[in-house]
Amino acid sequence: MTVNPRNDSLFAALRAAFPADLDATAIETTAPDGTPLYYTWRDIDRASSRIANLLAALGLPGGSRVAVQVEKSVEAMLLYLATLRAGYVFLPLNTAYQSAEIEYFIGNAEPAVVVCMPGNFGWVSKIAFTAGTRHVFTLGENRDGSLLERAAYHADTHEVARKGADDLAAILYTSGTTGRSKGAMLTHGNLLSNAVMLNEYWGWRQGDVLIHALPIFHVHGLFVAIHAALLGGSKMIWLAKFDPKAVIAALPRATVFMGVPTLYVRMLGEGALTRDAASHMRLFISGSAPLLIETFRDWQERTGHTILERYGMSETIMLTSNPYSADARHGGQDERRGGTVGFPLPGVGLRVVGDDGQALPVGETGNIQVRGANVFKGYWRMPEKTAEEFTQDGWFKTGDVGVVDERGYVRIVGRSKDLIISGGYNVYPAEVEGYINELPGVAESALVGVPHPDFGEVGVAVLIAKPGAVLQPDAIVAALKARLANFKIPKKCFVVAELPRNTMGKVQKNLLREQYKGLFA
Ligand code: MLC
Ligand code: AMP
Repeated sequence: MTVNPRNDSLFAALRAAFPADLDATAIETTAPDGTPLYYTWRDIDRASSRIANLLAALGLPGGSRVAVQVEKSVEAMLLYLATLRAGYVFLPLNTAYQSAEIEYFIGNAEPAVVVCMPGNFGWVSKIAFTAGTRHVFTLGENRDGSLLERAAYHADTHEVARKGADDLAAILYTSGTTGRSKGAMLTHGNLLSNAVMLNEYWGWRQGDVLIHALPIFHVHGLFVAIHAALLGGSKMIWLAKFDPKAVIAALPRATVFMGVPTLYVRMLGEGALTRDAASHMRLFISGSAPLLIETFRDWQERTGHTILERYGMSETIMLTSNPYSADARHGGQDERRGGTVGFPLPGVGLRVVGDDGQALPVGETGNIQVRGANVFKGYWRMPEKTAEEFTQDGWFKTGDVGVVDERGYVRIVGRSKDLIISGGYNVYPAEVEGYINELPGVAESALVGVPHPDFGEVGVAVLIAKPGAVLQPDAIVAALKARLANFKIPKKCFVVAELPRNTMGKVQKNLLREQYKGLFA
């Protein structure tokens, strides 16, 4: 592939990788009513052109954000591509976010365009218009809504907007351990350089077929999976929602699958997952959360395939990967090792430092810092937060704690950030505790992550009541559900007389984690 990430816009590079036969099938999916649907490469080109022309016709200022909260569909992916194509900045939002969360993102990002689900138009448009957004469109799961209706009036050819490596392509909101969510600004150069490198590192080849079963509002499903398939000119089997049976049924027609550990755990629960069913596959990739060694081994035993685990972040896209084939940089003798996230990827600098910021020797555990063309430009309109997260010599502090062994494999052993990763979604205790503490009768709360067989880790809330107040755990959960995305809701709530504290008065979350660790065992 002849892509120069320094000069090319991301979309121009993706478009250049389309196969010569534009009438070949690019995407195979099913409509919500079960009807099979096929999209050719030409369909992708034309439909993304129409939407790009619609966006261009709105006369938006350069750098305008297009905020999108819609169910997963091929058209939702086309809207992403069209935004890149037209040169604007894509801002995806988890479909689980509730109105208070959406109000914050729209208020903070000030998007020029908001696209929401048809059923949410009433409340989303109210928030958007109040924040100064001029254009609100809808996009449904069934190719319905005003976006496509309006786009249909536009031409199906479009000249790709010229963008350089430093121009913004997307903003991904990631919560913070303190305060509100921060928008990580990713450039065309960040996304393209990472995608091109991964294509090579993971041995992407002609004839590959990717099963796409992840949501498309985070790095994993939106960037890693889609860019890999498009750059490879590879067909995608597109599932609007993860269903273990559907993925297993698709394996004989596919070669690559990407998932968070929960997806692998759920597939292992299906008797239909056999060596035979997986025999056509080339590669299974896992990331976004730690893959338990038992899952790694069970998968090997059941399918004969060794899952390739990799590690990344919204701010950096992909950082490390186990080898696809022997990595010459490491003597060419490498294997995919369970319990590790592999080697720093080509072009990624990774170091482990102590709390004093000094680099630690091989084999010692410390804070992981990274740098490279993949590392984001900073947090949207938060220069102080950006400055805090970088060292003076330009390394990004990941907040992950790890160790590099003598062969160069990186192992993540914990996090310095107070974060729970549940089924691949991040839950920041500080945010959830803030909502709990606002509820009537609550004096204080602590949210801790405990092991869970399906989601890997889930949040458990421990609360103390104000004097005289009586708290009902069920009522707490119900009140939170109205305000927060469903995956952030604690799976259990306990009301206690007091929280364990250290001599400084700080809640000792490690003791709570220990106390509740067997809850879901
Ligand atoms: C759903 N639920 C969850 C949850 N997902 N609870 C905790 N954690 C989760 N992740 C709960 C809902 O609140 C609901 O509860 C019930 O499960 C059913 O909801 P659902 O939407 O029907 O669930 P399901 O479709 O089964 O979703 C599970 C899942 C999904 C694992 C398929 O969570 C998922 O797609 N996860 C992938 C996340 C992802 O792509 N992460 C990448 C981040 S990028 P109730 O009580 O309301 O019924 C990144 C960087 C990198 O981290 O390195 O890749
Ligand atoms: P996000 O903010 O959603 O991009 O989440 C990024 C975080 O997910 C990282 O900082 C890690 O803590 C975690 N993560 C991603 N991949 C892995 C992995 N393979 N193993 C352990 N943690 C991971």
